Amino acid sequence: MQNGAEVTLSQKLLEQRLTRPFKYFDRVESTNDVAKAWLATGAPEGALVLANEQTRGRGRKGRDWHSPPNVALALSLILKPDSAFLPRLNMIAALSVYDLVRECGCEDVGIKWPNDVQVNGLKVSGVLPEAVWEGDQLRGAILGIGVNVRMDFSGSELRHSAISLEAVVKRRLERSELIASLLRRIDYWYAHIASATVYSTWKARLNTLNQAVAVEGVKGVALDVTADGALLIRDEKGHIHQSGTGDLIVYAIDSLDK
Ligand code: BT5
Repeated sequence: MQNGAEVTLSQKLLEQRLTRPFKYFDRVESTNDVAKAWLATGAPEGALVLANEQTRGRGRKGRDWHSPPNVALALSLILKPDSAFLPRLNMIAALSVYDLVRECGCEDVGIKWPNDVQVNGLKVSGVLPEAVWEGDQLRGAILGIGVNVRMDFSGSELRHSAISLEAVVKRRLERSELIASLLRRIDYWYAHIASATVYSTWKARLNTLNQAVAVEGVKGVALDVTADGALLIRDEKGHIHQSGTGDLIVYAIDSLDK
């Protein structure tokens, strides 16, 4: 691809790259919502929803996720894992984005617990896994992934916490290629969902362990993560706390006593 070339995401381009059922939208509220509706009407495993723009992209806990037109990846993959492996979907998504980002040429890459992929310490991607139950039966899971490709955060409230891939690699990236590559990674990791490698690789790629952290009022040192992805924190009294899905704040290590 030539430097500086305008690259669009289109149905046609995606058809050339994708071998799975997919729905593409120039603009949609949230790809996760479309994927949920598709799952309810019988989407097969591996089906994909993609958008060039989301107008009501969702983060965790009802927060907003920004994905304006032409500058990001916004996709939701429909999966049907064994319910025992649901906690590993987070790991699979983070591992796949990590691989993608490394493949693009980024060097300082880490996973901030539980599933933010960071480049140079800033968030380049977010993951929203959602399980859909019918009584006690798991109907399926939606793995929503957003990646900042060329979003301009200067002047945005997120400028100190977010980053785009192109700002790091200093070249133009084609989103349809990134999507195809990301899906190959997800297929790889999903095929290994039952393997302990998923957990051990995710743990090894976390940049959170041994950091001074706070999660939902609990302040201490991030000691370890469990096989289900929960974070273990040791507070200043030596008590161990376990957090499943909280929001993590990382502190300078010397701030622990304050
Ligand atoms: C996430 O939530 O990081 C999950 C984001 C998942 C987005 C994908 S896009 C495709 C699919 N469809 C959806 O509707 N969602 C999924 P959380 O950890 O709660 O982070 C949300 C917070 O990140 C916000 O409150 C902002 O502070 C920040 N944020 C919002 N947009 C961002 C962006 N583009 N890049 C970096 N940070 C962002």
